[in-house]
Amino acid sequence: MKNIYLNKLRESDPEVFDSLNKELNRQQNQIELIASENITSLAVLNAQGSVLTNKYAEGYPGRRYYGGCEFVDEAENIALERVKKLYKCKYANLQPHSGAQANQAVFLALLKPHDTILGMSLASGGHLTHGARPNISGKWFNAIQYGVKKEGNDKDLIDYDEVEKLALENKPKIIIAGASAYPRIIDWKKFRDIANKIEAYFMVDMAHYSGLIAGEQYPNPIEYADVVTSTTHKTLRGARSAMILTNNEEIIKKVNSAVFPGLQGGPLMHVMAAKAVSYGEALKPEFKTYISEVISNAKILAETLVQRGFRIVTGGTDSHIVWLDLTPKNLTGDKAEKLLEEVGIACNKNAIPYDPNPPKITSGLRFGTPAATSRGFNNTDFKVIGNIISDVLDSLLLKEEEKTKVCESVKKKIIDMCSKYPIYKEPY
Ligand code: DSN
Repeated sequence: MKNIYLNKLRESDPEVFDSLNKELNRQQNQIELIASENITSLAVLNAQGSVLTNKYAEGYPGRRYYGGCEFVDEAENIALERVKKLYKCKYANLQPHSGAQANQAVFLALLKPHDTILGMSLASGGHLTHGARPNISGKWFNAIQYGVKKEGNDKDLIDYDEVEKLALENKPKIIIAGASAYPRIIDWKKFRDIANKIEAYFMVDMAHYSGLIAGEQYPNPIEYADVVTSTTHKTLRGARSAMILTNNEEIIKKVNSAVFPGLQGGPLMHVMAAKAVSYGEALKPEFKTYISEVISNAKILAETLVQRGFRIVTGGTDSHIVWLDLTPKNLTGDKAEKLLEEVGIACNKNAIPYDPNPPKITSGLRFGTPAATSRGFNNTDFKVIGNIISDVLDSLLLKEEEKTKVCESVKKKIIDMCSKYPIYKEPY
């Protein structure tokens, strides 16, 4: 990248500038297929790198513990109004710093230590904070985990019968839906019906799907869930942060106290302003077009990989995620991720359901289309990307010399493709 970026930083701290500049170049020259990443607008970067970083604002708009909060109040109120419009909800708390902290705030608001919770297992594509053993959610609560079907017509799909059975047997206080690798539409109503049978709270963590929901191409959980959490930087393409939404007045009161003063002190008001900007962007009609492209690019990628002899977990995708099973090719996720990174494709190894390999190796990869779609990659490009991925992965089975030849030619192709789509066209 030319040195038109980060000018002040370059002058005053060349060492840190160097790291940031190298990262800018990496983002420009690699095809980013990590499903949870995206490329924000320059307006979001402006807001996040603004004077609001100088301000303390513990409390909520109009009820702060510091003076001089009138303008950060404005920014938080704009964000609140926009997010409520976007997700058609009555209440929101936009102060959690991350998705994990948003989930912790809901637990602090609604649970006591050792209460029973029911969430999707990591091994089935769920999230760490939904009751996985190494996480606080698995240590401080009696975490029961549901998964996906092992075989049959519903192979790899959420096992709603198991969810119901586990709910009736264990009477969790909260049932959590939402996932990190699951590429299909989740039936929020089925979860609501199960929660009603045992009078449990129903929480949805829509982190991966929040942009698709904002773009009206994935069902909105707000009408079924008691409380919804999300990060704001994945498909939603906003600042790196999180949010909690609800239609229930009692729950928002508890959530507000749990976020502050329960878990956090001062909110990050520069991030709040950046979130306000991204909600504004997501309310525009262009965002719907973007989300349609994200999904159609994922479908093309999945189809291309199937044509090249791979298996897609769940057989396809309804979202931005393509979950690849490498077992038909006798490959592992760790080696596949490493080689793809060497040629210029960033993705992550991911366990597949009932994976025989441990989490550091895995038998799968997770791809996502949000970031590459943001910079302009289209259906034709994603067909090419699918074939490139297949060529590179198939080369792992070739002799070293032939593998090197394939990878060298792919590296050139990727640099060419990336140069067609600059991630930022103007200085910032
Ligand atoms: N780490 C995120 C992801 O990659 O899906 C979830 O928190």
